[in-house]
Amino acid sequence: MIIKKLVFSGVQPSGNLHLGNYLGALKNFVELQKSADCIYCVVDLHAITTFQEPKKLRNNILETTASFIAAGLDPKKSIIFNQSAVSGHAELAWILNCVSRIGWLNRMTQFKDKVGSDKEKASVGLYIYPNLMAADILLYKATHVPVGADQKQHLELSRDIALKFNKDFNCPDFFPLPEPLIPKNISRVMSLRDGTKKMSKSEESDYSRINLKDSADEIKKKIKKAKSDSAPIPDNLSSLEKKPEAFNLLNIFSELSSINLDKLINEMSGKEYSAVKNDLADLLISQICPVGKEIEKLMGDETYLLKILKNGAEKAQLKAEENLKKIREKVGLI
Ligand code: AQP
Repeated sequence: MIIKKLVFSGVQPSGNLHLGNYLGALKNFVELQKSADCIYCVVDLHAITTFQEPKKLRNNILETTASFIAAGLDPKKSIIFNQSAVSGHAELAWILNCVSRIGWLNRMTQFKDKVGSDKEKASVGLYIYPNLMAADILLYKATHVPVGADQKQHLELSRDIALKFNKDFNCPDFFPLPEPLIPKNISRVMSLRDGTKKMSKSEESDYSRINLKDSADEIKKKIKKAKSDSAPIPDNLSSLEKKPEAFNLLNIFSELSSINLDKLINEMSGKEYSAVKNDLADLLISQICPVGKEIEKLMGDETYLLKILKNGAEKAQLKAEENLKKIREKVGLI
């Protein structure tokens, strides 16, 4: 059976989007819209798995939409909408809650990382978040999902849920098994303060990340303060990999400059990190600041952003309802 390629992915409106979201997800979203049907979702129901101040959430939904457009997504080519506007996401999530297994969720490392020792106080929503993510993807029968490496395990769970549904309801090819599309060169952008942790919106220190809305001065300051290494740049990748913060900086450099990492190490070996940091800050300023400025500009036109979300939700709703009708039938719901 030939299955048409359909791309789906989402970003949580949980605050400032950062360089990790940009290199791990948004850049890939933009590339994919050139060759495939794409659905990109502002996943607001995921965001509320941790408490969001309502006024801020509303603003963040609009700002994430603005970030999509500022990064290069075209609402004429891709469907762009917010998750809660299409109720099928929540409906299918409930059905999939009944297909997914507790043992599977217990293995999700992101839940463990996020709650730490405070598991008892975490919301039930945060625990079953991966089932909602499976619903987001399967609602459209998406075949490909561009994500950062941190989402690989959740994608594998989506595949397990799809397989079990197909088996339980005796419909072998009903849900396609979604493939993750993870950037090859830089799949995980790490914190500028701790190279063993991913760059994240919820990390307390703003110095750990480059936000898409940072000014040139803020970027310069953050890169200057970023942890690197006291020894000069080594002449080989395996030595560099032993210094996670330094490795992260050169990896970002390589991605932004499109210079292969091995070649970059060759060119830079023996130099101090301070020399590299100036060039890295310039690269970031030239590629990130225009996106940030465009976000600010778009945020001045709420009517335009709301219109994009409304149009996108109408298109998504049609596709979702068509699939949901068949899903309800498979399950035996009237
Ligand atoms: N550091 C990262 N490196 C590469 N990719 C990343 N992504 C997130 N952080 C990195 C990718 O961005 C997409 C959207 O992620 P999200 O905002 O929906 O959720 P998240 O992964 O939980 O992002 P954060 O920043 O860590 O948010 P908080 O702190 O709120 O939990 C995804 O494709 C993700 O892989």
